[in-house]
Amino acid sequence: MLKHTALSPELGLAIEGLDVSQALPDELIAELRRLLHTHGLLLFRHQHLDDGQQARLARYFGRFSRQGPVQKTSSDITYVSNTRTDGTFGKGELLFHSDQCYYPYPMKAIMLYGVEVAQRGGHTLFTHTGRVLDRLRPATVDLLKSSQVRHQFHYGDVDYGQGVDAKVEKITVSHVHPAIVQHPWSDQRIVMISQATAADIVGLAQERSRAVIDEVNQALSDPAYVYEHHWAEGDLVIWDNLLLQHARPDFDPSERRTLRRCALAHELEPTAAP
Ligand SMILES: O=C(O)CCC(=O)C(=O)O
Repeated sequence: MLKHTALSPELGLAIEGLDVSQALPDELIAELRRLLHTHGLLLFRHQHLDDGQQARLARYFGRFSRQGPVQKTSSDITYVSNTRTDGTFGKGELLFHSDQCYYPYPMKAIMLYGVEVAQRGGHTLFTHTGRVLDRLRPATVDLLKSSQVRHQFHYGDVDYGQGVDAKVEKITVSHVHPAIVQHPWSDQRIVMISQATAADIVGLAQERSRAVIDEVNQALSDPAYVYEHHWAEGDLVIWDNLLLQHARPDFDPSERRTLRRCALAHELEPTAAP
């Protein structure tokens, strides 16, 4: 029986007393997948993982993604880092988003491991894209049920860090998804609108579209419902990239920070919730 404690009323579980550097038996993997699907995020503290051990753990939850110019230029293991020459997204603010929802198939899950963590700041924020629906005005939910959202991302406009930027294609990627989708493997309905990527609601006048997007983003980023992860070295965090959005407030760039990252691919395109 796995011991765990809730990280917040909305989302996340800390799994206690498990060394995830070891190969895990099938029943335990099945239980961890079930907990990830239910709670959106799993945290394993005090781990000691090399690249290969982290990759093995990631594979228990899915297959690696090489989608997108950044991933294409790197290996299955990448680094969110302001100290490594191959580090990406190492500094500055990241607004709430699910990774790659400007593609037909956004990422399934993201895994980060704390190699070197900031002494002050550098936290990662998480918010639940299903539970937010209970907090939106019913009229807004009704509108969203029949709406499509255009997600857009400008790869050329982002500072990728020291090593990767020159190799990243300068492209704009865009895809339209239903505003409320059926989560691919649970019975949850989730909202697909985010601060970082939602460009407009298809067919709505620009002002109205902006107002609805802002209303959803405000509800998603309400600190009362956000789990803020304060990193310690040896933290291993995996989260469901659709059930949760993540963000990072700006932090002092002189703080050294390196998180080892694995990105897992979605097999299913999100479909409109019935
Ligand atoms: O640096 C962070 O806290 C988050 C990084 C991130 O957005 C990602 O790995 O997708």
